[in-house]
Amino acid sequence: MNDALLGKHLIYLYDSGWRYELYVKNATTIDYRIHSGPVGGRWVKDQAVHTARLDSGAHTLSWTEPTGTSVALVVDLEHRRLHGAIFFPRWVWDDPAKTACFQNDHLDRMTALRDLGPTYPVEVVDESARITFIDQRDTDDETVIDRAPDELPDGYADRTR
Ligand code: FER
Repeated sequence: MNDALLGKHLIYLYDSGWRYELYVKNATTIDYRIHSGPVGGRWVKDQAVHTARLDSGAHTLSWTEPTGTSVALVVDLEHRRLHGAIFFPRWVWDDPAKTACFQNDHLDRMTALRDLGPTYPVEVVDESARITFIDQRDTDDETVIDRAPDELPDGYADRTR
């Protein structure tokens, strides 16, 4: 991975109004929190990801969740833009609240729900976002994403820098 993405802590707002927070913990791992949207309240540590850097300087992050949801992000730090393509299995799209938890405490339930489905038709959500907060952290810092979105101080996710 290009160093520019390593240790980055981002908050971004999709055009749909969904607010997400992402920490690139190391070259193959992210932690994240979802502040609003259909899966608001969901948070995850130690999601394995694939990353690449394009010559333009944009970065890609791609992964599949234990729920079966797949995500492909393009991150343009210079212009504070992000684009996300999220591929929701039918059962997640129909009842997103089932995944709105600290996933690490419920991995067996998530994979059981994934296997139960239905998976199809997959719902593709294709959205742009504005990055409202960028901070550089050390890598492998477990304190960046260490609590649920609703345990954070008021206004936390509205900070901009
Ligand atoms: C994102 C879009 C979707 C993201 C995570 C997801 C951390 C995950 C969604 C899900 O698992 O339901 O930008 O960034």
